[in-house]
Amino acid sequence: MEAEKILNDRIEKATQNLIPLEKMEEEYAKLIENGAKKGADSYTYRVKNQTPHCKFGEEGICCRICTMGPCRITAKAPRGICGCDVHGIVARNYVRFTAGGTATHSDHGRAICHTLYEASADGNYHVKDPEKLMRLAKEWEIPTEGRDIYDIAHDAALIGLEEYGKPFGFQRFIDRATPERKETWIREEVAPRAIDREVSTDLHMTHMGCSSEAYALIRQALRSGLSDGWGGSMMGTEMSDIMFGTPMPIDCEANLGTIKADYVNIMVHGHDPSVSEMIIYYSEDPEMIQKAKDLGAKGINVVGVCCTSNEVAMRHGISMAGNFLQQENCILTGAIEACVVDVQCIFPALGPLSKCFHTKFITTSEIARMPESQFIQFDPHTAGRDAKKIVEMAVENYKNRDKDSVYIPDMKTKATVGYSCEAIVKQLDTVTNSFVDEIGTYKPLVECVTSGVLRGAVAMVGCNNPRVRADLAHISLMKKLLKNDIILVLSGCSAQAAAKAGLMCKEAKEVCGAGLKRVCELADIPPVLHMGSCVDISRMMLLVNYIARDWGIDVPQLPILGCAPEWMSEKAVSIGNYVVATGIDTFLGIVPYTSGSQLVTDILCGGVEDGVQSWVGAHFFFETDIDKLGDMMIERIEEKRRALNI
Ligand code: MSK
Repeated sequence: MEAEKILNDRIEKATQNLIPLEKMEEEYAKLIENGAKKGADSYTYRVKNQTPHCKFGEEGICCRICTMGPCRITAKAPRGICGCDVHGIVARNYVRFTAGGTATHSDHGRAICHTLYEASADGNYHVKDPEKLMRLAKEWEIPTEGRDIYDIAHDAALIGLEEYGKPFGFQRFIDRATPERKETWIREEVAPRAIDREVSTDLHMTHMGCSSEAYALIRQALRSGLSDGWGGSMMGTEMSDIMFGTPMPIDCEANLGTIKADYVNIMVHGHDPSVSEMIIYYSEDPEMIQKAKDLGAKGINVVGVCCTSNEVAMRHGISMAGNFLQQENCILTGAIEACVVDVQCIFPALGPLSKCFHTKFITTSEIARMPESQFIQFDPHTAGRDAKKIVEMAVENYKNRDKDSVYIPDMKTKATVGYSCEAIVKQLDTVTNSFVDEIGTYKPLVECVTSGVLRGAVAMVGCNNPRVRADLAHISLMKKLLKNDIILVLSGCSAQAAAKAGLMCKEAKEVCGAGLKRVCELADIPPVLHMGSCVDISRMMLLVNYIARDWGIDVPQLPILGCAPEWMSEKAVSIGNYVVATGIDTFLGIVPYTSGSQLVTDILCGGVEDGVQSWVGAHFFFETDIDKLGDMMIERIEEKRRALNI
């Protein structure tokens, strides 16, 4: 009886935290309706105006890389004016898409290296995780004996920056992969060289009159992706941890209900934590809080959107107001005093939308300049002064809020976030008391999988895309996988989808199969582990390689998959390339612009003997029916288990 009561209590708790998608959609519709009265636009209207989409673009068969065209491939015109066939055109477009993603993630990593280079004991930025810095220094053979921590940090930042343009050799981080992976990459000529070189090669190969051979182009797409995942993105993660701290589990709240009616609300959005970290610092400044109180507010509330949200949630427990398709909804509440953005995934719509309310829309990077914004350029030397100015502007703007037009949906869930590799190892260690070396051991996790208590794991990542109901693919897939004892590691907007729906808290074990539920109880973890932002998919790559090392098998043999059910950006294609190249089968719920070429599709999806499967031991799966995608993933995990005789 007692046990039954405990179980019922738990289920009730779990369901209380779970917010059904329909309820969220009802609230969003109300916000859009209210906003429309103030002349506010919304992506939902713009989608209608843009539908139907251009078929040539969608299939990747429009070529615009010279001015003889644009050329479009049809049955009547099977080649472009230069003679390039459909496979060459589709593959070239795919490589260019990848280049956009690689450049973007990696430039984010570069910016973080520059910030670390400027860090100093009395400056705006500091070293918060000296242990991680020392581990990196050892790995990169930077002298440490008797040296100031900031001298070591500068050397690390400089070496990191040199990875972008070094004339010879491969990315240093590939030494962290298993020997088998590294050998495969070198043998298959996809081992990533200097990051900028790979982006240049992408553009050079796809220039008019260069490569038009699909196999060679897709091979370059993998190499370019690897220079992101095992180069630029890993750099971003590593240097961010050194400067802002390596994430450890921390509680936070999620969804629009975290915006507080009686507080000054500052929304931080984008990707680069250098900006948001400083905003948080000044939002906690007693002088600023007093100013807010003097103006009638109870205090200052910072909320995050997109990957900036992941960065600040996992290091400070800052609330996650939402993911990609939630950004407009935040402003539509009418309660945001300042929307402060850095780089990537920011709708240009936010400028005009902010003007319908009192919200100040502040851009901070020369990389993301937008109309109808106030530009305050962030720089490591002036960041403190600029952040203080922005927080002050937000506070003063509180008096301009039209309180009658505020509508904050009453939706809020709790979440536990911040499972870096270091945190996972620590958590496993509490269960087993096993010896932890510098990397630690994942053997307890391996045992759970080999014994069948867990069937496998899925790394679910990526954006929202209005092509599907926002969050639906993420949430329905997650529930299906959890029920089947498949543990999830999440990053990016997928993570916020889980948090908003209530799947990222420990009580969510109630929606899991018996095996996964038991593991969650023993290890005291949620079944959906938050690993961070887009660049933090590099953490997942390390995790998978460490698991393969501890298991003693190759990465492609592991019952571990990648998945991006609602992706939309160039970055996601770059990610897909490096996840597959790392040996992890990757399932996409949105088809890239490749359907115009069966050959390119086959090279990517294992449909030909000579393709990514034979090169790196994994391939893509494209399926827009999400239920079917989930079934395919479960079957693939079981197939891998059978091959391992477990
Ligand atoms: S923020 S790239 S919408 S995950 Fe990294 Fe979200 Fe996708 Fe941007």
